Amino acid sequence: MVERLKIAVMGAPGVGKTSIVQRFVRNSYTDDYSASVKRKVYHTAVVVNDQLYELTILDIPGVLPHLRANSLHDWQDFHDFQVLGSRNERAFILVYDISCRDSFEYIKLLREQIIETRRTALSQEVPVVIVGNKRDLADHRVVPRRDVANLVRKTWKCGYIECSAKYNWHVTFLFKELMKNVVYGGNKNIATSVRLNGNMMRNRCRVM
Ligand SMILES: Nc1nc2c(ncn2[C@@H]2O[C@H](COP(=O)(O)OP(=O)(O)OP(=O)(O)O)[C@@H](O)[C@H]2O)c(=O)[nH]1
Ligand SMILES: [Mg+2]
Repeated sequence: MVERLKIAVMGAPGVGKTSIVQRFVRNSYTDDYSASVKRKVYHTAVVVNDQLYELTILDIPGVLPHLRANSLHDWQDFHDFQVLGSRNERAFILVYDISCRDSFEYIKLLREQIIETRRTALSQEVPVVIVGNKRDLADHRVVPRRDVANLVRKTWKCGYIECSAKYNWHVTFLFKELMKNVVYGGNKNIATSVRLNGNMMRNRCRVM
């Protein structure tokens, strides 16, 4: 049986959400920045331990027209999460730019919103992977990697991956991490084979 999963990719403007998704789905990338104005939907598929998952990936713009970027109050009125799909079919990739402190503050707000929504609307844990993009700009890193990784992994209990959409570094890996979270709740002791569809098939590998 084919499983279906909806994944929302969120984060501040310009952190590289569209770049990550397009790198993953189409293996394409451009240095030109064209801010997304509305959510875009991508489809692809992965095989996790012989189970086929059809992925619907939602690339959600950093700022929706009716929201102020830094207002938790506005986020609490944001019903986007309710329309992402049925309760079992959602996971989140929250992206920040390792060279932009504000973008990390932004995903803190997003995460609080997801937790709040989970309390009120969801019965199950929602897989969330935090992604530090633009790893190629590590010289301009604003928060030490260790501090972020500790906070995210130990306190937030989320996966943490750094990647570079530009250089196609760890983009595939972050989706594998998310799929492990979705399928096994992030239990690292389970050997997980993840095979990807289309362009990315050549990157097939085994995550132990
Ligand atoms: N150096 C570097 N630049 C990147 C990387 N990923 C994306 N960019 C650049 O960052 C800019 C913003 O990328 P987008 O993917 O459009 O960002 P976004 O998060 O979708 O932005 P919004 O649609 O406005 O929410 C573009 O100029 C990209 O080329 C990366 O890994 N390294
Ligand atoms: Mg975009």
